[in-house]
Amino acid sequence: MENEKKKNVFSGIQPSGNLTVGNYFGALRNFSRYSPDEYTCLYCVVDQHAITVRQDPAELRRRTYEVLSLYMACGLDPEQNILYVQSHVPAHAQLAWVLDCYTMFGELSRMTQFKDKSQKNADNINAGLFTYPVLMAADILLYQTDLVPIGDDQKQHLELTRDIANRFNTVYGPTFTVPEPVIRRTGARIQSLAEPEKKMSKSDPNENAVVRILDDKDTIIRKFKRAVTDSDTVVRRADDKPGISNLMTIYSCVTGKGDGEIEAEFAGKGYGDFKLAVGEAVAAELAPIQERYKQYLSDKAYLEMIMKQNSEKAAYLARKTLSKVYRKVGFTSV
Ligand code: AQP
Repeated sequence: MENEKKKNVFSGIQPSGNLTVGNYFGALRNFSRYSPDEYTCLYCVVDQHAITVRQDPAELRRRTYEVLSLYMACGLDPEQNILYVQSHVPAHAQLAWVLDCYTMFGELSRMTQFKDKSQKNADNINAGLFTYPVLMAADILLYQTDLVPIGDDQKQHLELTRDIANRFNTVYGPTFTVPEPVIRRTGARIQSLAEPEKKMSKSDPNENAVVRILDDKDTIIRKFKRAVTDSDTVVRRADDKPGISNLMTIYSCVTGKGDGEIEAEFAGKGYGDFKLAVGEAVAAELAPIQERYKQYLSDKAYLEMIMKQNSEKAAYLARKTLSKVYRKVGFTSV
């Protein structure tokens, strides 16, 4: 094992809103499952992705610090994991340009997130929104990534990343590691509490639709109490019960209980008891994270030191891939 090369893990989260339990169960919580003894782990705050939708500059800056603090509060040691900010490593944008030239218009047109976000932001369908998946491919391929822990909604982008890597490798010979997505069975897609047919999104303007990692206990319980369910009274997973099924998924993520166990626990009880139990369980899971988060966020100098040190580590790794790519496509160097 000692001489084996460590596998590389990469993932990122956009500072495009206050993170939700969807981001937490689908992605963030799973990052700490990769021990830095066995893997080289890079977790990026992808601020360049965030500006594909209009952001208030002061808020974007503030949220970048917040997401970095949350990474650490969720157990990622910044000495052992490379925690950094995307715009601090120019190679992401540089590789994205090259990959843009190896990605087809038709492929990008088929991306469901582009279609969704174009509908939501009809007055700002910019080129960045369209080429977002290419920047994501660059993020991943730059680090010769083996594994990408993500939620279900990013699966299509990851498939495109693999296609781009394979295409480039076919033309120029082995250049990129072709990454594998890691999508967990439970929690890969947490739905909105207000419209359970839709994904929970941090940028949803309806506050009752989302539970945020930093919501206090009362707010969490209130939001779960208001969650849209159905006219039935039995806690049971079924296609025609998307609200209850979603709450069962969330409860399962926290308690580790399976559907049968959850159904038995709430047999003969009403939805009110179930919703309260989900709210309390989620609040208890998030409380220690919120405590640690406050401590990290209060020390801006420390956060900036982490950003700087880690972006240098990331840039060092990124440069190796970028120079290889530049050489292969025929760019000169001086
Ligand atoms: N509802 C979700 N359930 C499970 N996983 C989710 N993820 C997002 N929403 C859910 C996962 O969180 C990671 C970071 O996501 P992102 O910030 O890159 O952007 P996103 O996928 O577009 O997430 P949001 O919350 O919907 O952000 P906005 O509202 O800004 O678009 C990814 O691994 C994602 O799969």
